[in-house]
Amino acid sequence: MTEHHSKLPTVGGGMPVIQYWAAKTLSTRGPHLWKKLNHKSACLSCAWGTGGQNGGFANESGESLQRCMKSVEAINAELMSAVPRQFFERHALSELQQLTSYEADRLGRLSVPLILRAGQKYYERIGWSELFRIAEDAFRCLPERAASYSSGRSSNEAAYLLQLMIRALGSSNLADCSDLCHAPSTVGLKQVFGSGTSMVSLDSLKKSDCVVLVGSNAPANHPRLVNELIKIRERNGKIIVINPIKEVGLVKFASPAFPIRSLLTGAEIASLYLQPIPGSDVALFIGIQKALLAMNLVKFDFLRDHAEGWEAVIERAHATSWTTLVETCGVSQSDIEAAAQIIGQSQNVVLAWAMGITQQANGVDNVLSIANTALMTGNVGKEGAGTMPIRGHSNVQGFGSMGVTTKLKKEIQQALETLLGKSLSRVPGYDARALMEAADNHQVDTLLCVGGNLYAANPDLTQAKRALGKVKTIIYLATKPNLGHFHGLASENTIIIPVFNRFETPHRTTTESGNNFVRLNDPGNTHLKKGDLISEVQFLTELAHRLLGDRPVDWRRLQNTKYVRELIAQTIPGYEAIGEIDNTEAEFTVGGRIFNEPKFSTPSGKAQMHETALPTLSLPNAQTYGISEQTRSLVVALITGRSYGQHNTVVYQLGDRYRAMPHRNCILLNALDAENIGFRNHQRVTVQGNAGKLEQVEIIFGNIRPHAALMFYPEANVLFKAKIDSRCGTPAYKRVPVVIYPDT
Ligand SMILES: Nc1nc2c(c(=O)[nH]1)N[C@H]1C(S)=C(S)[C@@H](COP(=O)(O)OP(=O)(O)OC[C@H]3O[C@@H](n4cnc5c(=O)[nH]c(N)nc54)[C@H](O)[C@@H]3O)O[C@H]1N2
Ligand SMILES: Nc1nc2c(c(=O)[nH]1)N[C@H]1C(S)=C(S)[C@@H](COP(=O)(O)OP(=O)(O)OC[C@H]3O[C@@H](n4cnc5c(=O)[nH]c(N)nc54)[C@H](O)[C@@H]3O)O[C@H]1N2
Ligand code: SF4
Ligand SMILES: [Mo]
Repeated sequence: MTEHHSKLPTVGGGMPVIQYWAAKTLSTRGPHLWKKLNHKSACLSCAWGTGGQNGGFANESGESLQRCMKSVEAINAELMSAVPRQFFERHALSELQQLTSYEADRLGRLSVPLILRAGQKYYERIGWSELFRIAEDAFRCLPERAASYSSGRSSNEAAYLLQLMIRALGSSNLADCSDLCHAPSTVGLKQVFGSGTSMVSLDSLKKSDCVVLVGSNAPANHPRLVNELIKIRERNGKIIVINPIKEVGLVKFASPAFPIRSLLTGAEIASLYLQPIPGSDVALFIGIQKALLAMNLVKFDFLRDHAEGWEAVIERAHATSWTTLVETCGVSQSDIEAAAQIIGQSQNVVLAWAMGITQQANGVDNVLSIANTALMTGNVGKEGAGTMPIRGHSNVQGFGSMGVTTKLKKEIQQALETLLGKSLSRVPGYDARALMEAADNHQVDTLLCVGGNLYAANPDLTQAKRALGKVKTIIYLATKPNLGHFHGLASENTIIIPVFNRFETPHRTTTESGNNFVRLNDPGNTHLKKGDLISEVQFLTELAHRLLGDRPVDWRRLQNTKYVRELIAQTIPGYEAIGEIDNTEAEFTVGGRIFNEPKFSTPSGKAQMHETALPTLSLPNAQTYGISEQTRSLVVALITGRSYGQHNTVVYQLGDRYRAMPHRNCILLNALDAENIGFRNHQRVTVQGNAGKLEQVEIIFGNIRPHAALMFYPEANVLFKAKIDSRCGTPAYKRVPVVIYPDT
């Protein structure tokens, strides 16, 4: 470690986590927090799936003490008091628009319905009858001009009702945060295995002796996954990390779940750490395949018996030269061979990935190249092995399962047509990016946002604001205020409806984890006793009833979520067991997802392998951005992602101590890269992309590969119009060309 990194901690997790727990649970909100931590419902934060009927602390294998600090952070944010009554009367929009994400969230919980009317400067309170009248009128537009966006914190029941209502109205514009997230995994894995989710259960992961962790910062975003990695190392298994940034918690992690085992020193995570060029993972995986071939570690019998299309994949690995591969990914041949050797010689390998893989212009190819590598080594269709997209929001996968998607499975489409007694719209519908483009082209009149922050989650915030400004009515269902409520404003009416969160809803709900496990969430109550909140299910059923009456389904009866679960059981393959869950309380694994035998959900039962093209990854020169040759400048591939202290667009803590980035307006740079051009550590610079710039950005030297950099979203979303992988609509948030130059 050089002096540039001297401020960096050398271990992820550890004492700061314990201190945070202590501070929060001993605070005045502490007793409340403990109650909610023990509530029988799935954790709000990530999709690892802690919580549920075994108690708030248990994971899917029933092991206790699995709640992490992120869970505490998420609950704590929900336990804030209501935004003060007169707040919105006293603060004009122009003031609200000055707030940062952190400040917006700190305002407190939303507790009364609000409206911003055309031409007005203040949000004002609105009664339910007028609110429903406006909502009803808005949805009486042409079906193709109505749309929804959703974020994966709401329940399966809300998700199912949302898509049923939108489809019953004749629209299929069901944009979802997964379009910006794991859509490439769904598209890629479906092509190969006929199923778009992880094929590995938590129990199966526990039988693995090697995990390849690609493009994931799990210590921050899926902390309890790291416990499994620690246990694999303890069993003498291997962890290969592939990430352009050396994330400290992936080098060493001190887990509070193992207090006796060296909380201060931490356990080693990575056995081998490869730092490729951002966006180059296909080249790295073809390199691994090439090395496996050379070492005679490819399982040809397995390919012949269980896969189709493998010949072309093998041929591609043969034919691509080492020079090309090494130049494209920036990792040496010997390091690639070392990775191949570990993978080829392990018994059971799980290949797991997150946003470093999916948020790329070739996200689907990235996923295909990982799946190819798994197949070539026989690491699919058996216990302890397989492909594992690490899902984001706690119920984002459930939203997809419930049919909130623009790529509806045939079986679900047919079942819904039988249920609704009419054919569904055959127009594919807008995904999140298409929705923004359509809105910008005046093609959307009404938009219902079930959670999330569509504005700040998108690239090019200038366009996002302009596009949303062309929608006539936007209805936000939300628990907390966020930037979208102050910048994503409709031309006529913007409505914010305060909703109960998962541990407050007065009825039972369910959620699905990234490991395909369905959790049953007990009813709860809210601390916002004086508020006027509504459950998402109640809002959706009431609106649907007003628009569609009692036919073909009795929408008001669906306020009883047991009835929603009956419909889910009837129409969603793999979810049959949900029809009985009210009687049995038995949480279950969705059928047809976990492959412990090499028989897949493709027509032939064999995996369908696909060749992947090498990405071309040049960076433009500074002059493209109008920077003169005389100005000292550096063009880099910017990774935009999460700090340690945020949940997506919501900022909880300003700094990121694990990367020694003290505030939000920092850029993590390679020291040699910066010094070559004469930039110093902590110097303030301008960072400019193809859509905007940020000034006064502080340079922080870190362990990141040359010509790459890291900044935090949502702030960084002002900088760029993203490239999109057209097969899935996902923006390339992880490879944004930007130029850096001294502030003028
Ligand atoms: N606490 C917390 N938990 C969360 C979230 C949160 O914001 N906060 N968000 C949730 C959601 S919705 C999601 S999607 C997940 C996100 O979880 P992650 O995917 O872990 O989050 P990111 O910050 O986007 O980081 C991705 C990682 O990919 C690496 N990377 C970037 N480019 C490349 C590349 O080209 N190749 C490779 N191999 N790696 C690359 C980055 O350096 C970074 O370490 O977390 C979920 N859980
Ligand atoms: N540059 C860049 N941009 C990105 C990413 C990136 O890595 N880089 N990541 C992308 C990814 S992976 C994702 S998933 C998206 C995230 O995009 P979104 O899911 O749209 O955004 P969030 O910030 O998670 O949404 C937070 C809001 O959800 C609301 N909320 C919380 N709980 C509930 C609930 O129970 N019900 C309801 N109705 N509302 C609730 C709160 O009001 C809160 O303010 O961002 C994407 N954008
Ligand atoms: S790992 Fe994820 S699901 Fe488990 S407690 Fe932490 S944030 Fe919640
Ligand atoms: Mo995500």
